[in-house]
Amino acid sequence: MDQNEPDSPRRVEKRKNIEKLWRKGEARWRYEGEGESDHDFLLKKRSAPRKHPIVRPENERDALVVEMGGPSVLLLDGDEEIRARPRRSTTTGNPNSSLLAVGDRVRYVSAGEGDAVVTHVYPRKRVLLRTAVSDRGFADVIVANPDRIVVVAAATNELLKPGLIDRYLIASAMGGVDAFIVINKMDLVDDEDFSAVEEIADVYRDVGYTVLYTSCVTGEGIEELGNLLRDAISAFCGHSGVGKTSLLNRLVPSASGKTDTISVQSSRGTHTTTKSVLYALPNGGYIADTPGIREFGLYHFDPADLHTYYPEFVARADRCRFPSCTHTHEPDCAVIAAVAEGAIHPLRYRNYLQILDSEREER
Ligand SMILES: Nc1nc2c(ncn2[C@@H]2O[C@H](COP(=O)(O)OP(=O)(O)OP(=O)(O)O)[C@@H](O)[C@H]2O)c(=O)[nH]1
Ligand SMILES: [Mg+2]
Ligand SMILES: [Zn+2]
Repeated sequence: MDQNEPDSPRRVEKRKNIEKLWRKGEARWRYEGEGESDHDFLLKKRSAPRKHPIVRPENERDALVVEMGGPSVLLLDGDEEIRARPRRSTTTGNPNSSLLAVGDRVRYVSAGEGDAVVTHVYPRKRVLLRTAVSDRGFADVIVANPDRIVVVAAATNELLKPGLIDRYLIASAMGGVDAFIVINKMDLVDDEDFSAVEEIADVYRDVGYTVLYTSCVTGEGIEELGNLLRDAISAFCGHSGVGKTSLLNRLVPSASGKTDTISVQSSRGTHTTTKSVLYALPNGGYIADTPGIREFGLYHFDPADLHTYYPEFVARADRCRFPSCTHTHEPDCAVIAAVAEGAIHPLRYRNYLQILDSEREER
């Protein structure tokens, strides 16, 4: 039979199979925010590694992953944007975690017009991780190599969640990444509510974090935010609807990220972000927009270490009677005493107990 016969049954079958794989690939590669991971892909890759390299090293080029979603990823090589796909032969310096994430440095080869293959993923220097929903031993990478995490909350009752803020701060510290906090939608706050917002902001300021007030409606704090992000790779993280994409659109007007035009009446986010994208900032540096995550598990997290991510606890822990004090029930605990005296804010202590409880339950 003629190999080039376009409609031979074998070819049709083969094409169908490839289409099926692509469809599956799409499900695996799209970062859904609430659970999809590329774990299965990596497992398959490991169980059937390609024996012979398919590319010559001299044809490879370095690039930065700027967008996830679909079976392919978008790479930035200098000013050029390139769509590329990973293959089974793709090697990685990051075992037990997502094969690719925005912020990853990779090598790729061109495979003809509009097509390229990611050949290698470089080891990450820093990461923001959460545990994969399907497997706690596997790390979902939210952003690779960030210099800074911007934990975004909004100044409304349902979107100002100190428990979630704490989790993001802990995940940042575990990944070796600096973090600061943005409280957005300050235009919705009247004088009466302001003191409540200020109280929460002060809790974090007292511990040593920078807290910035912003509004995408009035423009409050946007310039200051831009200055804090300059010349670094940063990532917006936070609950769905707090305004991460809206902030991004203020900072990078050319991004035209998908968010409805701001109207005070519709404060419900209808254009939820489903994939992570890294944008170049006008004054240097990059900012990643990420899907809102309602909650996430802390990867490789030992509950006994939790207190080390609370600077105000660390400062007092050597005054506890027991060196292994968990600051929950022990006698002569300096942390519990400080909470009683008001030197540690009860909000932070409550978050600590809640995270401790939920992480112990998971085990
Ligand atoms: N009043 C007011 N509304 C805002 C502000 N910032 C964003 N919004 C609105 O809040 C809603 C959600 O904003 P998004 O930017 O989509 O929120 P997000 O954090 O990107 O949400 P996810 O993509 O789901 O994680 C939209 O309707 C925005 O118009 C603000 O500063 N003030
Ligand atoms: Mg968004
Ligand atoms: Zn103690």
